[in-house]
Amino acid sequence: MLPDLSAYHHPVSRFIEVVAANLNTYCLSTEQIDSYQQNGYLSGIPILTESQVQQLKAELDQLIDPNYQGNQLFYEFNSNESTDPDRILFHALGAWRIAPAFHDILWHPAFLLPASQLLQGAVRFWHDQLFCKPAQHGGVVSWHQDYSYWTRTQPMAHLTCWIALDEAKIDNGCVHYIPGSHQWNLLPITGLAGDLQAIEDVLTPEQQETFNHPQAVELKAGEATFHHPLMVHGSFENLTNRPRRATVINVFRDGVTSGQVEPMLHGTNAIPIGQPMKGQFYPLLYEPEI
Ligand SMILES: O=C(O)CCC(=O)C(=O)O
Repeated sequence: MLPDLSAYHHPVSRFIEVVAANLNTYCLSTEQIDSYQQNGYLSGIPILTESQVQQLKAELDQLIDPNYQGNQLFYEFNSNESTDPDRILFHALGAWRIAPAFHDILWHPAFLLPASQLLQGAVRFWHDQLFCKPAQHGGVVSWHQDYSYWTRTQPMAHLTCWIALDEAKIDNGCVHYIPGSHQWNLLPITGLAGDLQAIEDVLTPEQQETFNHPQAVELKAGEATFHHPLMVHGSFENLTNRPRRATVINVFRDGVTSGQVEPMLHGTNAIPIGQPMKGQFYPLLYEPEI
């Protein structure tokens, strides 16, 4: 039986052993922060070394196997259950509880310092996600806003960091954004795997015009894109012979509270309504100095 790594609110391996001597090198510039505020996203941020990408991929190769011993700790595990490891289409939440590199990446300063700047405060962990599209596989992710899945946590002070484990290009299904859509209302849509264009039914004519100009976010392996919880985003099929794998870290500003009686994620304890999100499953990752 593997230990549940959510008990450890600090790195447990040597995954982030090598960091820049001057942590300020990880900070975003004023122009980058302005760009995030204007467009709702910020892409091309270097996070991982080649060696760190390889460590995460090695763990992912194990996690993707439904019979892997730690997998009962996932909050959610969705796969097409292909028996060929190279054909598994996979989306799962909770890898941080099972695998050391996926646990320790949460404490990576190259992620935490920008996250704190964009959230304007202390960074608390919400949950992680793995999104894997094998070579030559559909794997469409419908247009959506992340906060539509998270209204049970309030106020909205959330942030997504999507980190490429393979080079993500248009042809293998990189993420696309609708720049400026973070200024929209919360749209009445959900469903990651449904009809890619379902969103169009709920857009105003003005939103529809903006929606006609998506921005593809191409990234090198190890690079990240950050996006706002209302950013409309989705991704198309992987049409190549290369996989497109990514790990996603979802965080919120410290102080976000619970809005539901039931546990927020499968296998976790409930947080009473109105109480701050904290405890074993929601570690405080970073507090900026004031
Ligand atoms: O990886 C993808 O294609 C979709 C990612 C996504 O929807 C997200 O990070 O919120």
